[in-house]
Amino acid sequence: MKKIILLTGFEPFNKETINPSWEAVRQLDGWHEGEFVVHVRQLPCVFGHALKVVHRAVEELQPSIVIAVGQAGGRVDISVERVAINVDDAPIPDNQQRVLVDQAIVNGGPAAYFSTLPIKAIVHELREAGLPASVSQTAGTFVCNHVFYGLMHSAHEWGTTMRAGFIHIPYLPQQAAQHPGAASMKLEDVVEGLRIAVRTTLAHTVDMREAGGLTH
Ligand code: PCA
Repeated sequence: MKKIILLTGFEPFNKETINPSWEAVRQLDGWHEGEFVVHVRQLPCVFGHALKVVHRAVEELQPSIVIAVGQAGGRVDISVERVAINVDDAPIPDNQQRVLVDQAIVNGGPAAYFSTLPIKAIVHELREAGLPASVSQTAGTFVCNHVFYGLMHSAHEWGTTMRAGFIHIPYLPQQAAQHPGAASMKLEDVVEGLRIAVRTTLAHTVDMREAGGLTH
């Protein structure tokens, strides 16, 4: 039996016509090597509903690893998220025009969960491959953080050995062309970056010890 790896990407939001996370992830559907096979799912950019789709996919596929991916317009590199926090505080409406403010994702849940991906090793390997990458200390408070927190909470509650985390990616060049000054990354580089994230997660059950924090 091959290990199942679930990759998720989001539908477009905030007036964009594409979401690079889905464009990248969909290219990896069915990718398999030796011990694993990749399945992908698209998530709606809607509080609550996005998490339902993730939970359904996890129950159905029983993946060993889940890497959720989202667009972070304006970020300059592949950002491997360290921490998900228990709050929805939407700077923009979701795709059902809902704006949640300072609402817990899980009532009574812990303030935060850490990624269980080898985040330092992933950043290290991405940089070795010539791809800009860094550890990110916040996944924001919109739908991406919502999915990340909900995913980590259920992994914790179910007591599974499933490892999970979140990666934010920059705009694609064609999106950045509409946002002058914003950074971008080519689709093929993002796809290669996600391949590296998958292989590195499989290779490292324990993370590397390498500085990746910030002073502010
Ligand atoms: N990015 C948003 C939600 C969907 C996406 O791709 C976020 O960072 O919250």
